[in-house]
Amino acid sequence: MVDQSLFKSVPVKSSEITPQHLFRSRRQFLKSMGVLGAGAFLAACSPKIGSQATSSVASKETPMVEPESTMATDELGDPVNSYHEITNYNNYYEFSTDKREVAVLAKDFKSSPWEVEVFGLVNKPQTFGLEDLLKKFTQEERIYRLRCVEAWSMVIPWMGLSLAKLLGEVEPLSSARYVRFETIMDPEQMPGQKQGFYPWPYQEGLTIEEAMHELTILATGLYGELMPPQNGAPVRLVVPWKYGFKSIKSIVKIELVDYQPDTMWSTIAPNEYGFYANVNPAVDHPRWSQASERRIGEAGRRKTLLFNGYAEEVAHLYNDIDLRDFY
Ligand SMILES: Nc1nc2c(c(=O)[nH]1)N[C@H]1C(S)=C(S)[C@@H](COP(=O)(O)O)O[C@H]1N2
Ligand SMILES: [Mo]
Repeated sequence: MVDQSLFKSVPVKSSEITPQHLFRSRRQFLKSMGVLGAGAFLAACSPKIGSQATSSVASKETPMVEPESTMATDELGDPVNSYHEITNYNNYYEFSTDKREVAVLAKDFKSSPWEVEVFGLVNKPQTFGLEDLLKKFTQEERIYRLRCVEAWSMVIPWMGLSLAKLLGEVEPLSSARYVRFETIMDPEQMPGQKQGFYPWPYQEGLTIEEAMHELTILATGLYGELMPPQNGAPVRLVVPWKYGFKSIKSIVKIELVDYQPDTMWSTIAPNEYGFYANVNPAVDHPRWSQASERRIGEAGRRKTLLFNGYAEEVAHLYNDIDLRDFY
C-alpha cells in the first residue's frame, strides 16, 4: 500500500508557487516512498531535462533556500499552471467527455493496489506493483508543456520515472519495434466505459525509439503529490512533444511488439488522429488549425511550436519520414 497519509501537505495554490514550495513538495513525495536519504537515487536525477530545481536537489544536504535561477517555470520561462487548473480541466473519456466534470466523477477512483504488466518481445517479462515503480526507479521532476490536439495547453510539473529505465529492466528483444500501452478496463468505476461507441480499453503506442527517449516518462505524480485520479492515477505516460492523447492514463499493460499498434483515436478517426501525433503547427487537424493554441490561464493565443518546443531533442527521430504523411 502506498501510504497516502504521508501526504500531509495540501496542494500548493497558484498564488503561492515558489521554488521552495516545489522543493518541499518534492521532498514530501520522496519521503512518502521511503527513498529520501538514498543519496544515489537523488544524485541520479537528470539535470538537463525539465526543471532546474531537480538538479539542485542533488543531495539530502541541499539547503531549503534555492538559488535565484530556479523558478517554477518550464525551460522556456513559462510559469507552471496552477494545481487547480491542472486538476479541473481534464480529458479522460473513461469518466466523462466534459473536461470540467472529470475531477468530480473520478474522485473516488480506486487505484490501489495497482499492477503494470510489462511483457511481449522481452527477455524478462515482469509485473510491477505501483510500489515497485516508486521505489525501484528514481522519481524525477519534469516540468513539461502539454499540448492537447484540441489546441489548448498547460505547463505541468510532473513527477515520474524514465520509461527507458523500466524497459531496460525487462530487456527488450531486438525484434521489439513498438510499445503498446493499455488503460485499465473497469466499467464499474469508469462510467464512460459503459458507452459502447468507444473501443475500450483506451490504447496507445510509440515506436521503440520514442519510448526509449529520455524525455518520455511514466508519471506517478504532479506538484509533488501522487497522481490525482483525474490526471491518470496511479501511473500514466507523458510524451511532451506529442499531442496530449498519446499520454495514456491509468496504465495496466505495456507490451513490446513488432507491429505498429492500434490506438483508440486512430481507430475512431484515422484521418484526424495519426499514430505519430507529433505537435506540428504546419499540419492542421482536418477541422481546425494547429498553428496556435490557448494556454490555460492566459488571455489570447500563442503560437504552437514544432514538436511542442522539444525539436532540438526529438527532431532527429523523424529525419526519414514526411511529417505530413505520418501525422
Ligand atoms: N485513458 C485515457 N488517457 C488519456 C485520455 C483519455 O480520455 N483516456 N485523454 C488524453 C488527452 S486527449 C489528453 S489532452 C490528456 C490530458 O491529460 P490531463 O487531464 O492530465 O491534462 O490525457 C490523455 N490520456
Ligand atoms: Mo487531448
